[in-house]
Amino acid sequence: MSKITLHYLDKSRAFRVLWLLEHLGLEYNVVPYVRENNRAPEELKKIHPLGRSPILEIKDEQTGKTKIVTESGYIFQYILENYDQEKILSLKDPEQAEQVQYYLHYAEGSLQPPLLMEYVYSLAAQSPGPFPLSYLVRGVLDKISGAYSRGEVKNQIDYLETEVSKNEGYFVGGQFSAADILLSFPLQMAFLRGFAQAKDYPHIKKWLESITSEKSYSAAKDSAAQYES
Ligand SMILES: N[C@@H](CCC(=O)N[C@@H](CS)C(=O)NCC(=O)O)C(=O)O
Repeated sequence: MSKITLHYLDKSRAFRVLWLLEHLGLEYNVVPYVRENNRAPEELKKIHPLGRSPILEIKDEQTGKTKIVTESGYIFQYILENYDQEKILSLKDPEQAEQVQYYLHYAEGSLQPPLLMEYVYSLAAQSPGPFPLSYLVRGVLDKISGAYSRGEVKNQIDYLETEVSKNEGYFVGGQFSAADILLSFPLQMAFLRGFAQAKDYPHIKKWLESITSEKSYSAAKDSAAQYES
């Protein structure tokens, strides 16, 4: 038997891990952390030197050994390999299972970087200094965004819209899988932060409505409520 502890930073990717654990009906403990100036607090570095959340701590109760697992995609892979024997979220069909694996890499490897760039530019544009410097700064940020990340966000989300439309409303095999949970965060954030408009992506919009009506989503939301400020 092993004991699972999730190091959970408020308003973060850690919610997806909570959702994953709830959907698989696993027992877990949560250690909550609250952001300081929008960053993770220093104490998270005691768990892993990068101090980023999510972090999963797996303690083998027989040997007493503890394993630290980081990176959302790898955390998902680890949980699916070790705790999803029924292949509820990793999917039974081998080709579909491969496709789920692909999305575990894709979400942080390809989709997240241009979204993060847009987020950083939007933060910088919010405090650009006094006029006329603000005018110049906003203009430069807009140029940088236009040169790469704005178009790349559109490229990525257009691609995902086509994939959902081809796969009967989900990302893999017309059914709910770990890929849907992992892709929920960047796509929700893209719409929430205005980097893409939900009305332009009807299949993704419907997909979001559908996956967030899963019982495990509500259970994860209820669980997370106590850790969110
Ligand atoms: N690639 C990592 C990213 C982890 C990450 O950047 N987490 C954010 C929360 S969403 C964080 O800890 N931010 C706090 C900070 O950077 O100080 C993953 O997928 O787990």
